[in-house]
Amino acid sequence: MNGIGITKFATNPVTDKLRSGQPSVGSWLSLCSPVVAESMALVGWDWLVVDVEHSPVGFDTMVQCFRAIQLGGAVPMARVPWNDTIWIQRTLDAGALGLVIPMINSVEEAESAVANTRYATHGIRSWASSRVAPYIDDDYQTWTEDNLAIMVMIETVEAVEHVEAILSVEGVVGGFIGPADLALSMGTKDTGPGTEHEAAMLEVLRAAKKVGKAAGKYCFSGAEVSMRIRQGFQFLGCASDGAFLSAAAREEYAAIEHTE
Ligand code: 3PY
Ligand code: MG
Repeated sequence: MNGIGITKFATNPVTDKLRSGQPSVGSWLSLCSPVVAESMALVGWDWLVVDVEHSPVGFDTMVQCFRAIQLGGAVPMARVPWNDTIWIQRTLDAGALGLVIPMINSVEEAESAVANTRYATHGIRSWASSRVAPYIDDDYQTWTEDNLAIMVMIETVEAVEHVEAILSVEGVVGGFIGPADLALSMGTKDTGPGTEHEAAMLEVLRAAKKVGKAAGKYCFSGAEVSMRIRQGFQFLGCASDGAFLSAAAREEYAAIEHTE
């Protein structure tokens, strides 16, 4: 056969970078479109997260997005709606190579999140192959033990209080700050340099460094990504397909000399 061939991977480039202390930058997909996912992947992001928590994406479309992300050369990830055994199992079976898991507030919740991603005897995930198993240059079951990029979301006051212990849980690759939910949980709209909200995020960074895990954050611009990398954050989400589309459309719309 003279096909164009498939790329197999021995490790996960996202976990590789994070464990070696490097930054890994990606973006969020909320437009529920495999064509947009492919176009975004071709930009050069390390990873793309299909947002299953806060977008109306359906399960079948999520799978097509994973395929398109892989085709465009990025690592397919998803933010599951919750730390839920069934959601996590189905999303990994569908081809996610990493997960962002919302609202992890305690060691017990972090341990259960990791157990949801692992096969027995280390976890409770059930086995019936996975869509991506043929792309892995190893036995998929063994591969998942070390290579899934498992990011737990630190986005409440309670999570920040327990952050060092949460991030210490074996199998957690890093903590990902949700700045909006964190602000809600703190009962504040006051964010930015010098605020308690910023101090809480820097506490997550401090704890991550102490226990040798990656700290990450949802960022609103490329400039913020650069600033957070300088601070020591590693797993940076740079806005979303929807935000980019809307910003570019507004800019061009504003540039038109409207006559009315
Ligand atoms: C938040 O800001 O709460 C998020 O979950 C960002 O993705
Ligand atoms: Mg959130």
